Amino acid sequence: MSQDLFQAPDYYHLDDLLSEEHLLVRDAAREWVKRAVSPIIEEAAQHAKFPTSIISGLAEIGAFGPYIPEEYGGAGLDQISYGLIMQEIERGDSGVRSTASVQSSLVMYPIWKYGDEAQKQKYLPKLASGELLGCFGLTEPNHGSNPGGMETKIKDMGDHYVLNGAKMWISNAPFADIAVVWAKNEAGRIKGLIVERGMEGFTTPETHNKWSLRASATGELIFDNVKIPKENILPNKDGLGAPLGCLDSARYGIAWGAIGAAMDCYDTALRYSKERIQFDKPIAGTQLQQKKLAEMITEITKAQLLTWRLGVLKNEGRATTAQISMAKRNNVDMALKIAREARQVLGAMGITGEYSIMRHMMNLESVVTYEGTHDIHLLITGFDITGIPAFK
Ligand code: TGC
Ligand code: FAD
Repeated sequence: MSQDLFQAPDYYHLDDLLSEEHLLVRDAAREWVKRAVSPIIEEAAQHAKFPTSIISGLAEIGAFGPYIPEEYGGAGLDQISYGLIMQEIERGDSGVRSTASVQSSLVMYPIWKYGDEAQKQKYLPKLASGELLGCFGLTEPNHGSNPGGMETKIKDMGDHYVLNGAKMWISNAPFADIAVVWAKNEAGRIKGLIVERGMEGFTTPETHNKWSLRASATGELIFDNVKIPKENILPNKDGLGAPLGCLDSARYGIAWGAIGAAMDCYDTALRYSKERIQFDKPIAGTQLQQKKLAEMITEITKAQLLTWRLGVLKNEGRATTAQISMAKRNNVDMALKIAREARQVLGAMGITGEYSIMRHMMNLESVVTYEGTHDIHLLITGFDITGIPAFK
């Protein structure tokens, strides 16, 4: 890939709204992405290799559990810092941000919120330091948008449970040391449990041939009569609301992350358009290319404002599921459209790995699907404003 010359757009001086701590955290993440992600990410994506070298760096910049209290090894930061870290990481690559999102919001968050003290002490510090990598098993072959229909089951055997079933499309699965898994008990109630690599009957085959998120490892979780100790059940919340609560936190991070991918595409297209001469002048001097670039910075600015406000609400404990849905849906759609337009600004060069745009575009096809599809988020907004669920 060409040298990373990224310059972050801040058209409405949003930095003025950030605290000194926010700026420090953001700039540390930005610097790390330039130093440790940009030089290796294109090759990792081209070869569909999960770059394990990034794990210690993600831990160092506080990307594993940014808002988890320091007593459990987290960074103890607020929600805006969490968002800014996700923005910077996804500026590098959505797959790298996926690794951080899953570890923070889908593995550490449920252990922190629904786990007992022994589980928190046992797992959180090691997840924060990157000594352990986790994954989150909700989606199944027959149940994606409708996780409430899940078929994975646990059976109470007196002194332990037995787990049977399968999850698919699970980020980090092939490398994960532990999995937070959602399964129904005999009463049909959804419970969260921690499954550890090495437990007999537990396997994590990798999913190959993806054209998207190629630098993130995706796999299945297969449970064939896996014996689960009772102390591995998350005791403090059950029902579908438990996994959906984790999704709120991860979707919030994605809303910020998508801005990073959009910024990178815009910045690349702007620079290229000023340098590329056709018909004796830079293509940036043509009305058609200016339209693309002007619309990109407008949409990025709107997304930044939406997300900053959402961060304030989240810090106050007032952000609703529907507000988070709106931001995830809007920002990922915005980033995907910008990636497609930016790719055109680069002409043929836009399809090569010399530039990051095509990789972002392909990655965003997963981001628009996972953590609730574009259409499911529209239905969440529709339900919120009408009071009538249209899912079923
Ligand atoms: P519904 O009847 O609406 O709700 C069931 C229960 O859950 C409660 N609830 C929530 N609780 C906490 N937080 C939320 N966000 C909640 N949303 C709902 C609700 O109050 C109810 O509680 P109770 O006590 O009355 O039972 O459920 P539904 O079955 O009708 O489904 C609604 C729907 C479609 C919105 C939901 O199923 C959904 O969001 N589907 C999308 C599935 C999804 O997003 N999957 C993501 C899998 S993980 C992933 O993709 C990770 S990718 C990570 C990466 O690589 O970065
Ligand atoms: P489906 O639910 O089959 O949907 C197919 C289409 O139908 C979509 O367009 C959808 O919007 C539409 N649709 C569905 N229901 C309705 C309706 N009621 N009304 C109108 N339209 C509807 N899951 C995890 O649990 N953990 C992970 O770590 C994880 N990582 C992932 C990583 C990647 C790279 C990908 C691609 C997915 C990952 N997922 C993960 C799964 C992801 O959450 C699901 O793919 C997503 O929730 C959609 O489910 P599905 O693919 O089964 O699509």
